[in-house]
Amino acid sequence: MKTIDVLATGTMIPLIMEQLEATFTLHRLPAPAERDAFLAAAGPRIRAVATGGHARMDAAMMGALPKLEIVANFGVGYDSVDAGWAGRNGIVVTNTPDVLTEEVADTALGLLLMTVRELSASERYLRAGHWVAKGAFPLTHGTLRGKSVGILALGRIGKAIAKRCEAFGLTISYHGRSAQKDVPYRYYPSLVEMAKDVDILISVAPGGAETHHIIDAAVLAALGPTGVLINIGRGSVVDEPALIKALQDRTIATAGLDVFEHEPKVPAELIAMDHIVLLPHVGSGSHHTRRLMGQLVVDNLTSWFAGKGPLTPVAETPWSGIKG
Ligand code: 8YV
Repeated sequence: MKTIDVLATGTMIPLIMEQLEATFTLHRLPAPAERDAFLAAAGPRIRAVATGGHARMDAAMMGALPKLEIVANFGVGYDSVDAGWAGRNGIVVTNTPDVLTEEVADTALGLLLMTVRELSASERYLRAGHWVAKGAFPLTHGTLRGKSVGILALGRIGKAIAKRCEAFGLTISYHGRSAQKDVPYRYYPSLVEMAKDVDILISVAPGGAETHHIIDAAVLAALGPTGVLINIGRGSVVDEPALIKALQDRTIATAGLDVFEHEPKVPAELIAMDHIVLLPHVGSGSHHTRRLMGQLVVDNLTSWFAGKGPLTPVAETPWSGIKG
């Protein structure tokens, strides 16, 4: 497949780069200043792109690659790829579902426990020597005992989180586009109504126009002064300034966030707050899981160019069985 030109939009994990390099003619997208010259020279030869959350694959970018057939995204979330445009222009988009489901669900539960039981604050307390100097860490108001959880977006990861929450004895409900059959949890057609009823709101929702800022001031007010927000999906789903205000005013009790609106930038106001938990988007971040995700990026490309179709096409670009 050495005659096939593939573009990597950034430096991806060695497992991906090494295999792409060995299998295809690999190009790396240069810095913005040299991008136009690169696209003018190599753009017409590029037939595939391997990308991740670090680069935007918008209409302008894909349009500059007239022979583009497939965009393989590293990550289950593909809000950085304009998949609608790709679908309308005969380009297949793939993502990396399933292989990260359990890892992200594990992280979500870890983040939930850290947040509710103030585990990072209590560790900071010990490390600062306060246990010896001041005595025991204060008892936490937060507990999971007797609490209810509302999951925003009950997809594969949402369901894996729900299963874990069941084991923790939590009552589970969910909100999404529609009620699902064969799901034992209560469905709320309204996010605000669910937020009113639950103690903890866990967002697993993907990014994009449909979910932009759907967790807004009204939802946070509904969650209320003992409410907890956990976000493991995408930062863009939460109106970040509204969240900052809700946390400062104690409109909600606390939050555990793995994702942010403008990563890797995290607002100073959030960093200044000691009663919340902030993680640097580590949901799927183990070598084990990232290797599986990386292999799926490579396997989607090799399967496509072997004429076998994509392995994990996204909903906007369903595989019809006819290439091109
Ligand atoms: C990764 C993710 O951090 O899969 C996703 O959508 O957000 C994470 O698993 C990300 O894709 C790595 O760039």
